[in-house]
Amino acid sequence: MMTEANQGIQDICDAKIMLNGEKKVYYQPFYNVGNHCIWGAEALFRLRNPDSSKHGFYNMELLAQKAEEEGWISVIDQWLFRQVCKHIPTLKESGIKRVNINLSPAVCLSQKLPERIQQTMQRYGVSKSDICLEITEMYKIKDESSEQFIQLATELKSMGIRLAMDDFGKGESNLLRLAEIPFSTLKIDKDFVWKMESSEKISHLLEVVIQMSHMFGIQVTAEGVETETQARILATYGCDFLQGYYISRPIPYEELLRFMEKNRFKNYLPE
Ligand code: G
Ligand code: MN
Repeated sequence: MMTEANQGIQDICDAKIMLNGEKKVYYQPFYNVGNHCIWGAEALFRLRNPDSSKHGFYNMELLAQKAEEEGWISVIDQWLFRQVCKHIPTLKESGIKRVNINLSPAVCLSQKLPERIQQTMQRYGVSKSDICLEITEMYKIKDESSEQFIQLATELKSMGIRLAMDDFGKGESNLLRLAEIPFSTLKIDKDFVWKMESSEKISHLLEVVIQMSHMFGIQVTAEGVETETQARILATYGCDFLQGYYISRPIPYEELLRFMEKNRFKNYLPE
């Protein structure tokens, strides 16, 4: 459905227009179930729609799709990575221990990625443990390039950089990737979480996925957690991190700092 926010997406025809637009980083915090505190935040790219400035941003899914098709998604990824690295020192002071940054499959396949990441991190004084790279839509990495990707992921891992498999349970998630790629976190897609309460089978599947991940030494984040009930069920299953509107919507940088002041040690799973 076409909403006000994504009207005009067809008009973005190249990276130049994007670069001139108003870009923002939004952050969605996530909660550590074991430690009962806000642990980190996922950085999300936002581009303001100039035709409907009152109504907000372009639909990111459509924008990313277009950028990928036209080959300028790396412009977004690099801008986001730099911006987040600039924010990290202050975010750490606020109590944020980790910032997750999304990388598109196209960017993940660039051989220059580890070097570029290292340079940017050095420039802004960011350490490896401050970030986690989220890789989504693994199925877009075709079999013929999967060897190349496994090599890159292994290189990043050996540099000490955490990797997360994003949107697990959506599309064509490939279980094999879990064994082949050294992920430290698995992020369960929100659709999967939302179906949990209406289906005993899905609920059970979720519990098994969490157990299985732990067997591989992989931590689990549930996305799209909207209610206390969902949070409680997931905590019972041993889910390590919770992300979703129950904790917070994605918010701008300045708002995240205020959010941390207020909610850093809030218990989202009261007795
Ligand atoms: O699948 P992906 O991680 O790309 O989704 C991120 C988007 O999902 C964000 O733009 C965010 O607004 C939205 N989102 C995050 N948490 C929730 C939630 O709890 N409920 C709903 N409806 N949307 C969410
Ligand atoms: Mn993500």
